Amino acid sequence: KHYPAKKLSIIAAPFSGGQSKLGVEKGPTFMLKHGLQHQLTNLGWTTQVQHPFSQEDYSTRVKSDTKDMLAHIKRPQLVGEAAQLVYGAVQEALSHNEFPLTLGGDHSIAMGTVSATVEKYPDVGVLWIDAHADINTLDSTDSGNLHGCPVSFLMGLNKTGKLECPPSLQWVPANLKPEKIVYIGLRDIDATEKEILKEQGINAFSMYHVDKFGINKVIEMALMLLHPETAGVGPIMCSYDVDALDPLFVPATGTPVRGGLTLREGLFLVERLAETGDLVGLDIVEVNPDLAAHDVHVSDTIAASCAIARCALGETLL
Ligand code: 4U7
Ligand code: MN
Ligand code: MN
Ligand code: MN
Repeated sequence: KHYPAKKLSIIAAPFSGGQSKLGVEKGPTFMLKHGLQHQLTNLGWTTQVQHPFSQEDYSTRVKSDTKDMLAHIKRPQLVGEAAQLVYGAVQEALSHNEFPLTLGGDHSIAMGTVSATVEKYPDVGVLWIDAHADINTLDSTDSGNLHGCPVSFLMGLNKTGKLECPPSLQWVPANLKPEKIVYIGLRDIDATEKEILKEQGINAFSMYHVDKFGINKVIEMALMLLHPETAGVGPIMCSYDVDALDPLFVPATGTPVRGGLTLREGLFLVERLAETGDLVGLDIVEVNPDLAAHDVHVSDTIAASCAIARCALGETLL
């Protein structure tokens, strides 16, 4: 295969500014404390951890920085700066032929990870594993939380809206084409997001489709849709929001929605991606240890999140 050998760049992105619940910035530390780096080394990867936010503390700056016109959009300056630092870290990893594994943090950082990956692999297909579509625009978002908007920025949908894109987010190259993203796991989509998905002709597999076809068939169809000319073969990046899994397995996350993927479905998905040999990047986001009701919630959530990374990077059951 034409992709980098077993060199891993673990990018710690302890960022919470894309939403309003503190604690999601603790995700990377908890996963690393669980032994993730060592586990991945055992799978044959050389590993190093990058800390793109070392200059300034991006993790807990919560002060609003919104200008009047965008009053309902939360912390666009902070989100733009943080995602751009993550963008640089992923570019750097890819330039060294390393596999970028980005640990969030909230999902707004995917503005950086996905755009850097599309730059390196122009025909990459993006699998967005999530309960949510994260495609709200500045105009459509009700919550004003930018972790619900990264896909609209990746696709350039805020260049043409009523509200002007804040300068802090204008660096996003908007290089993702609608036919190069497929969703799996959706079950909580805003009405305006549904319209956008239709308008853009974006392919999505909701939990209905997972129930109807089974996860194996869904992933095969997703790969086919992302690389139609080559029968599903070609570079894949996976942006994995842990809330795609049912909250039974991942209770410590900011926007849990019941009726999600089972732990095995969620792991099979990435096991299958590893098997293709075509995976070129992975995000694991929205792990929030502070939202656990008790210790078992923390350990279940962290164990599942680390298992996603290991399975995506080659761990097999047999
Ligand atoms: B996540 C939401 F309104 N759509 O925009 C929004 F339901 O990264 C949720 O997938 C966004 O966790 C969830 O705020 C963002 C809401
Ligand atoms: Mn370097
Ligand atoms: Mn989500
Ligand atoms: Mn998400």
